[in-house]
Amino acid sequence: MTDVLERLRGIVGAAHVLTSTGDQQAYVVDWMKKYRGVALAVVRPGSTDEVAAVLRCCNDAGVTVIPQGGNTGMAGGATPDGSGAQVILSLTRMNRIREIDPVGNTITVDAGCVLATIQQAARDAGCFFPLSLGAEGSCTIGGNLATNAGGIAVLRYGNMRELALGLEVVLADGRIWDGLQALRKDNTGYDLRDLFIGSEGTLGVITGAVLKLYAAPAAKVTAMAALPGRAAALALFTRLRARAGDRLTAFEFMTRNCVDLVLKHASGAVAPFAAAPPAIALAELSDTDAEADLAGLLEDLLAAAVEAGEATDAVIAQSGEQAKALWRIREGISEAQVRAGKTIKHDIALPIGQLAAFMDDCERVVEAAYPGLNFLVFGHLGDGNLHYNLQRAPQMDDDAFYALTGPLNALVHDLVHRYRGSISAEHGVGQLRRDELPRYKSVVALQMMHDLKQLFDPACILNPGKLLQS
Ligand code: FAD
Ligand code: 2HG
Ligand code: ZN
Repeated sequence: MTDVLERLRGIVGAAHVLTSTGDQQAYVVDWMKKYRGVALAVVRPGSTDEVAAVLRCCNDAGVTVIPQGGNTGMAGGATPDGSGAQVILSLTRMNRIREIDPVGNTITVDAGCVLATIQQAARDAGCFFPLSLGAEGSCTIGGNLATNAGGIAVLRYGNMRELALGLEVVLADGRIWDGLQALRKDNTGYDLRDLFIGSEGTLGVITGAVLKLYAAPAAKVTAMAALPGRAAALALFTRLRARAGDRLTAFEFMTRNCVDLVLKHASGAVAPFAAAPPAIALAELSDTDAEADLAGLLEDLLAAAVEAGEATDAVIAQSGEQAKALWRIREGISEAQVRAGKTIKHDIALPIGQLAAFMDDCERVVEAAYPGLNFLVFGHLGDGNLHYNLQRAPQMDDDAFYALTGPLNALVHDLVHRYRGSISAEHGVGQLRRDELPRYKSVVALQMMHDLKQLFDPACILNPGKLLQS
């Protein structure tokens, strides 16, 4: 191992091979503090060629490599195991905006660019990069691509896969695939780009990407609606989408427990309604036409919704600050969960029209089996994506609650499967869902995935034990 470390130092420079416990601290624990590992070293390459040399070295030596971006992932995909024999390959030094093409409407970036940096670079060029999520100040585009991230603008612009045109990838043996095309059309065979997107660092290391840009929204309006129940959320969503069409850029949902938790634990959050409703929807309309009367449209729609019993009250933000305050409630939920204690998370996708029925069914099943749990149900309702999170009942201790993880996952996910949904909508599989995948993926699908892994990474050095059982 000393020999490998020496070779790695020779490739990236001694200052970028971190071996001390103190230096590694931020890299070996995940954001939720759920997973903790030990690394042989954290290696921080500064170029695609250095990534290639590192992988060649590790592949030759049989050392396994965990690609890591901002380390904000929610499936434990970027955390090493406890062996102390794995290398964390951190891409964060590779943070250059390579090129912006305002005619082609594209931006070419290093994989270690922080998402917010890309959004800002697009804005500076008079354009817009729409991927947006709570961790945007620290997650990287490489991590976004590797997990096929979603977030709050999928409804209008699609998830990460739909925002990428080309990729540069280093394969396990150190070969570089230059797939940095900026083409809207390319039918020359298998879609290699889409294979790497969502592969969670198991097939190759993404080092660069060409991303789509859009016209910048010039008008925006945000509103929160108090809902009498879950079915009302779907009715309101359908009403807004029917009139606003593509101008409906976000439609988020959260239950009262989530709002209560945020008000208790997240800094700077203010109650949106005097009387707490059972659920809340957060909607955003935007338009590239600065003159568009979005506030008028939203006001009409919300008034009609109240009239129809789909909402009991609504507030439309009158300023950017007020809009931020409304978003603060939604975006504070993850942070509040961490502060409140242990959470068993489910990141599920369902056919949109069946979300309310699913929530009714699931609550009934879980409550019958384990009474008293705290349900934290929220998410990107417009995409059919719920974060169906559970916290311990008041009388339970943390260990007793965590011991329920397996049976609770099976209860929730079996029901998701019955509804023809997915057990990972946007966070990926990582190590969190790895052992559940065989229960819900078909034998044929799983075999194809294993075959691809064998083809791209025969020595299994890339993120072993994540996504697929080794
Ligand atoms: P990491 O956590 O570092 O890695 C994630 C996975 O990608 C790992 O498997 C890792 O091995 C792999 N990987 C990282 N970089 C590369 C690379 N260059 N090449 C190959 N593999 C790589 N996610 C959503 O989808 N929607 C949300 O709304 C959302 N909100 C969030 C809010 C908060 C507060 C937090 C903390 C997280 C949220 N997430 C959300 C989860 C997370 O931010 C995303 O999964 C993000 O895409 C991860 O990016 P990262 O750079 O932090 O990746
Ligand atoms: C969100 O939508 C994220 O806020 C995080 O995907 C969800 O904390 C979670 O479970
Ligand atoms: Zn989410």
